[in-house]
Amino acid sequence: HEQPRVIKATMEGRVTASRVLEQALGTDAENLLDHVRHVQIIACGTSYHAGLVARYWIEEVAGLPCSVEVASEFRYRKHVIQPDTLFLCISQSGETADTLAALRQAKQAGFRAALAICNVPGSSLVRESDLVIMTQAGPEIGVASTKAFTTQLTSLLIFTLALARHNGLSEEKESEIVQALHLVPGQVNDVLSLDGEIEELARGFMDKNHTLFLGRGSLYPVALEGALKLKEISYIHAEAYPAGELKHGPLALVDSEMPVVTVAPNNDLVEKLKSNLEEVRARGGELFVFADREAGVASEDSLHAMQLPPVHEITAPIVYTVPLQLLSYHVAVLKGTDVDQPRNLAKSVTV
Ligand code: F1P
Repeated sequence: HEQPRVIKATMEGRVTASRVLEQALGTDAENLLDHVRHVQIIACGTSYHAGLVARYWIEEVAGLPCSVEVASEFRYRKHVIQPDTLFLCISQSGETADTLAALRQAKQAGFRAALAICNVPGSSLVRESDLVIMTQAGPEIGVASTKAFTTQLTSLLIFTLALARHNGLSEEKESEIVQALHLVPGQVNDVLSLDGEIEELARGFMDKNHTLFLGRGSLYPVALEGALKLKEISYIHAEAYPAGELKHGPLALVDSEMPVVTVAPNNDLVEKLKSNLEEVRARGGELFVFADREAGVASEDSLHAMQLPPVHEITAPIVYTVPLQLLSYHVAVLKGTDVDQPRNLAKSVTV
């Protein structure tokens, strides 16, 4: 519920009415960003999902290639890192052992510069990076990241716009995306006001042991994050798939015992997504869809549609994360699990 405020705080001093202030990344940013030809993102857990969203933005808005990998795998592979690579680490705590190890290892392989997106000033990650964007999420009490994720996304979009300007993004396009970003806190507020309705939906998960999350494009990582939240705090087994992969395997799992959750902003992938939803319905699966109210997805038997405000395609991953967080929260509360301190998990994995 703090997200509208902390997203705004993360933008403050970095975003004017129409432009991103790239000095917000550090004094050397202007010079460095001119030379970046590739972005390598590494992170763990929820922060990794933020990186997967950023890959869509960096490719789409900045037109640069971007690779994303979990730090716990990256650190155990042999790397050929191009010297013009920007190495971008995302971490709420700045102390995650795998992320720090990957950064240190990559330093030896050589790259242009390291950028940290982090929530804790003075953390190891911040100290060891050349450029830093601090998220303004404030301390997270719960183990499962929520406001850390949406402020990471906000920071990553600010970074993308700064990078894109060095790669030919027009002032007009930048201004359009910045205006969309300014609308996000209000849109998140609108989603939060659906809390009671989402709590009702959560009842449908009480007797379920598995859930499938589907997403397309930049909303696929949001589906991954929704599934992770449900696993972490309600202990329901959940998997996320790109919606187009449904027929390559997971469709075999769909029956009335397998709820399917998806997010459907009104973009050019929505028609394809609707046909994926039909594939699920035809097999008796119950659908929970968080859809743009202009996308034409209406509730009917076995399809529960929540109508969300229209959102710009670029900022949709930030806004559409919140209903999935609320859904997991309510399922967990109804099941009586400890939402703030899930079993077996630590806030920061430092070993
Ligand atoms: C990464 C992370 C969190 C998760 C949990 C364990 O931490 O996987 O996303 O919620 O707390 O660690 P960080 O590098 O973002 O601090």
